[in-house]
Amino acid sequence: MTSIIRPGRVLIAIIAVAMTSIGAASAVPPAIKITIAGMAYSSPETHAKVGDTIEWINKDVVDHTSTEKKASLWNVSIAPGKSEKVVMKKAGTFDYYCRYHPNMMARVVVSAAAASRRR
Ligand SMILES: [Cu+2]
Repeated sequence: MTSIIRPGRVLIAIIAVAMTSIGAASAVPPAIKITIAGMAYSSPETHAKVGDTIEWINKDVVDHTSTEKKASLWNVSIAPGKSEKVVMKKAGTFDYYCRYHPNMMARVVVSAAAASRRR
């Protein structure tokens, strides 16, 4: 009776797939969210650690960017209703602005990753 699919086998396969996807999701720490609304970044200064992800969420009806000022460490364009993520790879203080609206400015302060932090 090899042609009959046994329910036990199917259940094990479903659990295996589910566990794989949970494992993949938990490996990535949650992003630090910065909302863009009313032509401004929600936080004038955001603190992060090396390896953290920052996510900019554009709630305006126009395009915005998050553009790092000095060395162009990052430069992402965020369409209305969309979000973009950037991983902070270097420690330091980074000013960023919007290329379309240069009066929009904010800062990210990135500190070195803690030794106890699970990677
Ligand atoms: Cu803008």
